[in-house]
Amino acid sequence: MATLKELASKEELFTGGHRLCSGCGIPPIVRLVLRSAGAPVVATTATGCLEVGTTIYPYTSWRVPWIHSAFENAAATISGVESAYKAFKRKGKMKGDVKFVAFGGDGGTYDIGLQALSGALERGHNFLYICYDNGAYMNTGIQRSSATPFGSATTTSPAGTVIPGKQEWRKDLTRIVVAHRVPYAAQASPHLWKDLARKAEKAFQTEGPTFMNVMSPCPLGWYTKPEDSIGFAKLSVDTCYWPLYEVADGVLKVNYKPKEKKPVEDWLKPQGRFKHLFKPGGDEIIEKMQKTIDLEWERLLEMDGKRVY
Ligand SMILES: Cc1ncc(C[n+]2csc(CCOP(=O)(O)OP(=O)(O)O)c2C)c(N)n1
Repeated sequence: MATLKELASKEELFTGGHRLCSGCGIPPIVRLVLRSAGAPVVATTATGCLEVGTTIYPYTSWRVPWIHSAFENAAATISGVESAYKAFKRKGKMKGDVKFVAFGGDGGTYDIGLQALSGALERGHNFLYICYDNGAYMNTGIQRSSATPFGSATTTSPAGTVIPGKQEWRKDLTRIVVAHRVPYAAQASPHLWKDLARKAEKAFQTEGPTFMNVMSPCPLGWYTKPEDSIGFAKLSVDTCYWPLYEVADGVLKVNYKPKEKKPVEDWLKPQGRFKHLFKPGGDEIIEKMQKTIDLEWERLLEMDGKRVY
């Protein structure tokens, strides 16, 4: 994999001056992914923070060919572009290697774009799909998504006298993708840049559909300080809420085992979206959350090094 020096000396393909919030987790993810392509790369984005913050006419932050998608069909868009490329190659009209990447938020991936993603994975297009998971539909006003953590307050799962935040557990999208028997899928986090860049590089080098689900802190929707974002990404991994693992050709590998697994409370307490959990009655929800995390982590460790399909 590329060293930090090599990565840093590569051309910047995603410029500064965009309108994403300060402390947003998305820009470091996109920068690292584009730098890891190792070839000319074509990108598309589902509507979401990334798109609205980087493509405000007449400006663009993309120094690569970029194509707009609707909220629901980034994977279908990139499938079409990749198919056109293959046809051009077959006819001898294009030479060289081109990579293809689609980016979507959790709303555009776990929910509304899931059928497009599933179809593209099943058809076997040669592309990488990156989901930046900030845990809600952030750019339209912090509505809950199926990636929103259990117990989190959003504008459509508000904590109050009726419900104490979201009542459903986060959908495990990475496992759903793995069930498509894709050659490579992984979870990553921007605080471990090396792990993220290595995974992106590997995904781009793998023939066929590949997928990465990346934790993306959001100061606006998490009610946190911009300067704490990377620390929150780290805490989500150290509490095992967001385990780092990859599945390559069916074999699962846990990439990071915290020396000291932190209680989920450490991740929840400083975030405004979980504020209500630290009032009377909230401890039951935190306990439930801890139990599920522990069970899921144990299950993952049992699968470490084993074939999962
Ligand atoms: C079919 C459809 N439904 C709703 C919308 C409105 N819409 C655009 S972006 C968005 C939320 C995006 O959420 P997410 O994908 O999580 O990305 P984020 O805003 O968090 O970056 C919504 C509801 C739309 N454009 N198309």
